[in-house]
Amino acid sequence: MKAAVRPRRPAAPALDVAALRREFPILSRKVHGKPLVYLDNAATTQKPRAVLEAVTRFSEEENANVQRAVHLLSQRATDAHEGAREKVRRFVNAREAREIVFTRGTTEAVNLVAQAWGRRHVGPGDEVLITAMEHHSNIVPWQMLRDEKGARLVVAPMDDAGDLVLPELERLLSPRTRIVAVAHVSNALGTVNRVAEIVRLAHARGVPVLVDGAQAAPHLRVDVQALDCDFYAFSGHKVYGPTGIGALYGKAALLEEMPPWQGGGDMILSVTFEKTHYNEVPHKFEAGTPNIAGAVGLGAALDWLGSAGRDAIEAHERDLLAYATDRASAVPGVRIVGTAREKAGVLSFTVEGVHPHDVGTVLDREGIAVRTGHHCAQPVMERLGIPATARASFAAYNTRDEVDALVAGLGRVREIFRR
Ligand code: C6P
Repeated sequence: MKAAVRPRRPAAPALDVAALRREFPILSRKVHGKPLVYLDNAATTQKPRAVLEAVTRFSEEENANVQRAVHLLSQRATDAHEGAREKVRRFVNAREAREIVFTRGTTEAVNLVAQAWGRRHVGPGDEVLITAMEHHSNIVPWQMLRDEKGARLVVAPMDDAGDLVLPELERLLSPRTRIVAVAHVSNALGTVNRVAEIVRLAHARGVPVLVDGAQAAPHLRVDVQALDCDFYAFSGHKVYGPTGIGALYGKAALLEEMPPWQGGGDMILSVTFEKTHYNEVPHKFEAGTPNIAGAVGLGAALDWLGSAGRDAIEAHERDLLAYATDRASAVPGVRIVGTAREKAGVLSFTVEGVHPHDVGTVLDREGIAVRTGHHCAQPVMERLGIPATARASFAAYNTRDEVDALVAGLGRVREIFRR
């Protein structure tokens, strides 16, 4: 088995967060007259100037449709689009650029696999194994497939801390399991799942694995070859890129044998009324004019992440999460939800006697943006017996001062609701 974790690297150089913040124009704005403290990065990250400018530059200087014309701009646009694909390949360490399919984001990537792969491989009585901590985007597409095919959705449990119970997951891998779909990092709890181990267990039974990397890609180094996963999905807007663009990695052999899932321009080689010959991968899965400017922006975001230093960002975010966990736990009445052995990016919590929406509203008045609710992971809330949480989620540009502002805001919440 290949190691999923790369050998220990020398300590990452410290991140110059003050300089990095200046690259994000939105971070200097005020909200309700207070400096913005943006802690809703798991929902979407802000964009550095490099990304904003790359999209504008493309639109001003190179905009044309891709793969369609011989004129210069079309060639430039095609080069930019394919250049972005290569950047995504490098980002997830795929073997080949054709293993990268552009999608609108993680949700569309999971739907693509559920439809194109699932319809061919999942039949009546077959099982799709997911986990108790999946985002709705990694539940509903499988339910749709289940209902169409008369299949079963099987759910591997998690414990009270928010760790998956791996022996149970292993036990639930049955001769009818056709695919395992699992989050790399939980958006509601921050749990980092042992994906390489899950892949090993599934592969031992010949079962492929899809990894929902929406919350991992912004925080951890992703290496699809080391993980040996079969599919990996992530969203551009959570890695400092634009909305409406994301990617699906799929092993070439799997993508090759999958039928297309949407029909139209660019996914064909030739069309007659009798028969259509499909294009090669990845174009077979990219029907219609793609989000070209979005792909360019995503490429710029991945470049930006690389130059900011992914190890330095990871170390900085780990420090922030540990600091925030310590400080928030010390606030009377605050309970941290999700205390898994390994976490990334996310601090979910409740405040005793105060509805999370009220927590969010008071914090907003202080200029602090957090998300409140079930975080599109309702089964997680149900499992933990709570209706909702407040969630602070971190990015490279957040600071300990902002964590202090959050803690002061929680003090304000208690003041208001103690009256
Ligand atoms: N979670 C959050 O606030 P899209 O919307 O396709 O870019 O990503 C969907 C998605 C899939 N999986 C996980 C683990 C996710 O966290 C998300 C998006 C956001 O937690 C918005 S609901």
